Amino acid sequence: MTKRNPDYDFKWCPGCGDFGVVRGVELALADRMQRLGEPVEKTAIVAGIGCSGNLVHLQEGPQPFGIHGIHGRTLPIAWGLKASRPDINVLVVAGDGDFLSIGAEHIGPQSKRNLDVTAVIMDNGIYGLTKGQASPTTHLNVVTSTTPYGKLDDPVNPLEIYLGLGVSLIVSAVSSRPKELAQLIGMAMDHPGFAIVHVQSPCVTYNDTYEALKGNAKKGIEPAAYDLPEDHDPSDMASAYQHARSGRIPLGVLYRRPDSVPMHERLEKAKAAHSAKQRTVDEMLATFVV
Ligand SMILES: Cc1ncc(C[n+]2csc(CCOP(=O)(O)OP(=O)(O)O)c2C)c(N)n1
Ligand code: SF4
Repeated sequence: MTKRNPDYDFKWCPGCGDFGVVRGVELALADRMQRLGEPVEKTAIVAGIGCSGNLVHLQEGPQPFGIHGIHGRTLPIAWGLKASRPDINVLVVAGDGDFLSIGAEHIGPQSKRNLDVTAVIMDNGIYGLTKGQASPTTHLNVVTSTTPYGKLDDPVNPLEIYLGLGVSLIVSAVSSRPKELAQLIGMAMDHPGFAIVHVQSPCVTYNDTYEALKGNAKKGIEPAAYDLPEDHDPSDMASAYQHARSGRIPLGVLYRRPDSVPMHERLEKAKAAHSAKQRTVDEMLATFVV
């Protein structure tokens, strides 16, 4: 397909941060196609459930393959896809609720496997599609439909979680800078291993964080987001932790594992090293028969 499906009529609210993210994805894919001479069909987008996951339907221009799966299970689907077709460029798109709540249990295993996919996470600090329930990244004391007295649980720190779980490339970005986001997503897709691009993507309807991110000097609001300093070395885990724990939102390449070997390359090496021991399916089945 060269154009998105006109029959899919889901619409984001005007001003939703996800518009900047879809633009970033479109630009990154166009650049990849040109740079690598790769057809768009070499990419598959695996989407989570939420306003964010609808990105897979709302992309303009040449269409990659898309899978809109079940809530929280983008990574298992991406793993299946990548295990059978390691040549496919797999992009996961999901929200903070999908990825960090119901889907959180999958991040650790795929980090350890170093699954070669890029996950673009749209963090709006709320469940948008289901009309504004608190998510793991909703801040303390924020009133939502499920936290009428203000949120009582501490918010999770996604960057710290990714560092702790050993994600091999961790990028932090904002949806309001789509060209920069495109460049970061492109770099993440080129990375051999598990890459997460965590994007602050405000929900204007249920949790508008534009002002908090950008700041407002007139109101005395300091910007929560800041660019990582030039002397930040992404291979320096201690520095990455320091910025992740700054209480603010560092923007840029937070961490990159220098010796990143993805899962499918590990498998190829193991197969080559143990080729003499490999058995056919019939031989394996025969071991179960007495
Ligand atoms: C198993 C299951 N539980 C709950 C839901 C309802 N549900 C749909 S989307 C969603 C949360 C979406 O939040 P998030 O991932 O942050 O995406 P957003 O809509 O904010 O982009 C929930 C709880 C579901 N579809 N499936
Ligand atoms: S509800 Fe929020 S996240 Fe969903 S489309 Fe509207 S602004 Fe975007």
